[in-house]
Amino acid sequence: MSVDATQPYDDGNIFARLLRGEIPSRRVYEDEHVVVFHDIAPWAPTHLLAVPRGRYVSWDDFSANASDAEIAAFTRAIGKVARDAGLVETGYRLIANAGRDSHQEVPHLHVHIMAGRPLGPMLV
Ligand code: DGP
Repeated sequence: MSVDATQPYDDGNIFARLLRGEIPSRRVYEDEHVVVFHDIAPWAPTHLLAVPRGRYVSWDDFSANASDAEIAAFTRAIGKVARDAGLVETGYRLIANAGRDSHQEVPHLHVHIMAGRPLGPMLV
């Protein structure tokens, strides 16, 4: 079920718990502001999720309320992970679902990083 991204942040959401270390994750990168880990149900040979450590529901929430340092760290971390994983040569796709019509399931901002096969056109 898609989240209602207009609701306040829920500290019990699965990525909040993952960030607190209450549930395991396969992390490939972390710093003061950002964690990047493998998606539990990958759609592509490489399917990572980048999340800010801060309590942001969606891209619009993050872009309006995060500090410049958080926004810079998040943007740079995604680029670094793509470079370090060798995705620049093959190409990769970034997706951030936000709210009801996007089918966002987890109400903590996350950017999907997908690669490893030809992904085809964006259909839906
Ligand atoms: P979205 O539909 O954009 O909200 O994508 C949520 C993604 O989160 C989905 O691809 C599956 C992934 N996911 C859900 N629960 C977990 C979890 O507990 N661990 C990890 N690593 N990924 C999860």
